[in-house]
This record gives sequence, structure tokens and C-alpha cells, in this order.
Amino acid sequence: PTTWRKVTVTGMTCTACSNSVETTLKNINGVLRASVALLQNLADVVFYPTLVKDEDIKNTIEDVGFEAEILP
Ligand code: 9UX
Repeated sequence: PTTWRKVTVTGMTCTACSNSVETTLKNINGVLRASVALLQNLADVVFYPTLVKDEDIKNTIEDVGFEAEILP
């Protein structure tokens, strides 16, 4: 079973920013898909909830240098 979250990502200013967030999310063990929309400040992430917690996604984005909030 997989689940998904939409996440606001703020602070990205160029496609290199959004590409780095996307690549880093995809490299999390248990993440199946990740797409980051630069202009919308939004990431979509599909993952196995047994392996990945919401906080992992938030912390990973913040480690890359941006602010992240999981949308309800
Ligand atoms: Mo997007 Mo760049 O930051 O140094 S503005 S990668």
C-alpha cells in the first residue's frame, strides 16, 4: 500500500532548486515518485508509509535548504 502527500515548498527560485528537491526526495528509501512544481511551490510525493513518515519528507526538503509544510 502506498500513500501520497502534497507539500508546500517555499524558497525555491530556479529549476536547479526544484530539481535538487525532486532528486533528493526520490532518493529516500520508500519513496516511489516525487515531482516538484517550481512555480506552484508544491511537491507531490508517493511513498510507502511503513518506510517513510511525513516528518522525513519535511526534514529532507529542509535539509536541502527550503521550507516545507505537509498539506492536510
Ligand atoms: Mo536555485 Mo541556485 O537556487 O544557487 S537559485 S539552485
